[in-house]
Amino acid sequence: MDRLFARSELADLIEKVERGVRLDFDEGVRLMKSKDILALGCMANLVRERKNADTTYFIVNRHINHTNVCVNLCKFCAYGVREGDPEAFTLSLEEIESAARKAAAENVSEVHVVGGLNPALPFDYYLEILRRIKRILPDVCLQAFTAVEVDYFTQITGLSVAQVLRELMQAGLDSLPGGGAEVFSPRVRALICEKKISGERWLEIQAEAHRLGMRTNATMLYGHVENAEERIDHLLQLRKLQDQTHGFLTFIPLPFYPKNTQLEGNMGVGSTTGFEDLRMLAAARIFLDNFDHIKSFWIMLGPKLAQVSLSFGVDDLDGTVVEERIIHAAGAETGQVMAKETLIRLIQKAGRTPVERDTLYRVRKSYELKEKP
Ligand code: V47
Ligand code: SF4
Repeated sequence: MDRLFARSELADLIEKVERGVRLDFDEGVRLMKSKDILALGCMANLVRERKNADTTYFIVNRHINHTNVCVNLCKFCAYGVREGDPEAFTLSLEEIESAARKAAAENVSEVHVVGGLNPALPFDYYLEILRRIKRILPDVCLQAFTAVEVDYFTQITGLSVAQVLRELMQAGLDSLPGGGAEVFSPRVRALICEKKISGERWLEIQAEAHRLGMRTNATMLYGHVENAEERIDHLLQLRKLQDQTHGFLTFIPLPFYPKNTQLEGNMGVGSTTGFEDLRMLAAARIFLDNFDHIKSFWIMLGPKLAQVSLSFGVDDLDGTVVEERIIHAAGAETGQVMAKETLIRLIQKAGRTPVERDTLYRVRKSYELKEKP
């Protein structure tokens, strides 16, 4: 690799990554600004294969979005609406049960539940969601409610974060999803989600979940008003917490979709390009040396770029996702469902070994390559 990239602007960093040396903030910024996508890909692939060899994980899961009513109305979000809006919806507990029954028929290992901050709903509604899904699917992993929702539950109940999390866990919660992190920088939050909890609070809630024994995910919403330094600062803060708790399962970069949002046509914000998406994934894989997994959410990247990302640091393709509403509200044109067989084919055609996992990356089944791709 050294000789191939001898004249690359990243040559010195390649040498460090080969030696397994951790990159610092300035070096991370150089990755994030680099145009040498092949050098980034090679470095990221090296880290990916050291950690996960050829294994590419996928999960059979179902997303349930229970309400779109939200008091935060973040500028980047096309999903959240005001109470009383003609588009407003809230699923009844019976509708949640019906979605859980469909999930049971699909043999899912995970149900993923996230929604808006709806003032009409009591804390008991959320506990009942968990209890009812667990009654129908006792063995499923329930990954539900972002740190933003957990903070909201503390506000409506007066309980502490630890008390709220304990009650949710008693009702069946297994893991927190990674949403709500956006970009931790206060400058960015003031521009795109002024009412949302701070980055510090997001990290505090994740740390508490880890302390209680839960494993959780982390995300970053990129491609709007943030700069390279703010992206690396976000990754640095995640890496610091991971050093302390080892509670994060995976990191998922989420490319911003502008359609129908308040940022559409504003502040020079557009859609991300394939180049930026691959650079983001590769830089994350290289920089987050204490994260085991980097996940592509194919719904956002599109299946073809998600497949190529398997050579740019990604070792996990999420998932068989059904009825995802948040990203589709903002203009994602991908389908909402991918058959397990299609995911397996995408992975095998990229020369990797598909492994069906559960939320905690326990292996459900490995699909060894039977023929040359
Ligand atoms: O926090 C909202 C993002 C997140 C837009 O943990 C948008 O495995 C792009 O957290 N363009 C919610 N992104 C979804 C989420 C998630 C998704 C997949 C997997 C996991 C996981 C978590 O969606 C929000 C926000 O960052 N989002 N609007 C938009 N217009
Ligand atoms: Fe509400 Fe989440 Fe959308 Fe913000 S991103 S408006 S908190 S649903």
